[in-house]
Amino acid sequence: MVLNCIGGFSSVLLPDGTVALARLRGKLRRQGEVVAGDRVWVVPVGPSLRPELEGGEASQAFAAGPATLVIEEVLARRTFLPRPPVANVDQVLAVISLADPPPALELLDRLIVVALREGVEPLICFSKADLVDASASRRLVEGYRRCGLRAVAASARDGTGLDELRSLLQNRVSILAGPSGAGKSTLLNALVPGASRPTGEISSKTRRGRHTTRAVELLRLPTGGVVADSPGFARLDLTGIEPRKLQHYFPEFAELASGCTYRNCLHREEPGCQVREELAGEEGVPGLRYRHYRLFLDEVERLYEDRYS
Ligand SMILES: Nc1nc2c(ncn2[C@@H]2O[C@H](COP(=O)(O)OP(=O)(O)OP(=O)(O)O)[C@@H](O)[C@H]2O)c(=O)[nH]1
Ligand SMILES: [Mg+2]
Ligand SMILES: [Zn+2]
Repeated sequence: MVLNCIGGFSSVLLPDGTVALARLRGKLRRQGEVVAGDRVWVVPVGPSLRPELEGGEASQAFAAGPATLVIEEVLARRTFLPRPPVANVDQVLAVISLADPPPALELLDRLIVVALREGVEPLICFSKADLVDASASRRLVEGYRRCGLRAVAASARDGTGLDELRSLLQNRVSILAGPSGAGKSTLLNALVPGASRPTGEISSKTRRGRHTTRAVELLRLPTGGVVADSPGFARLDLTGIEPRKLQHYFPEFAELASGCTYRNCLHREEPGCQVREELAGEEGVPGLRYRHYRLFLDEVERLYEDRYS
């Protein structure tokens, strides 16, 4: 598996658990042909030139000497997330702070839609649990769980939830995502021994320290599996989603929808819509998500109508 890819070279995690530096075949040099997470065919450059690199971080592999392998071919990608580009991700760990900045729940619901659409499982981490009452984090965690989603509350500062996160990341390919300042890099540093992702203050006047995170680099977890940090974002549009399909990315609608009068119900103002009747007035997370659904539905319809213009 490719851990990272920069300028014609890649760090590749081999089946025996070692990391080696690989050169890309000419035809694979174009931007985007090989990305982190790709499964690849490699051949040795020459047996005498193949000292296996042990236990190093991917970035250390770059400093460790000449390439010992050549990447010949990229295997078909099971999933692909474009921004930042990463292949074969099992799950997106959506990191949303409980405070400082306050929970970005609309952005979270967008992220969940985008992940499910790409066939990647969402996993929610409500971060900075040390800054709020336990009851406030419980309300969100349990609310999202009621919607059929996995959620945990965590704090890199006091260690809350880190063991639970470790077991959820074990043996899987995960990427952290979420708004800038949510604590993604801090969390990664807490989960991966030896990781030193730059972290930043969110409200610096120069805005430096924001978006401190750039290229994708999958890091190995001590329990097996790999995880990557990613740069924070403030907006996420829902381009390319078919309006009729949007409801499938709200798992909590499925059972209610079977009670709607119309089979092709969009859960808007249709008469006899069970989804609306149950959720529109609900005051917790399911109600909020229903209102986000309505907002997203208008948005994807607009984008869908304009798709060829
Ligand atoms: N109180 C508290 N603060 C935290 C916690 N985790 C991170 N922070 C602080 O939140 C700020 C932002 O943390 P980062 O880890 O840089 O956030 P990020 O999500 O990586 O931000 P970008 O890289 O810009 O996307 C830093 O000042 C951290 O010290 C936490 O668990 N508790
Ligand atoms: Mg960061
Ligand atoms: Zn309906």
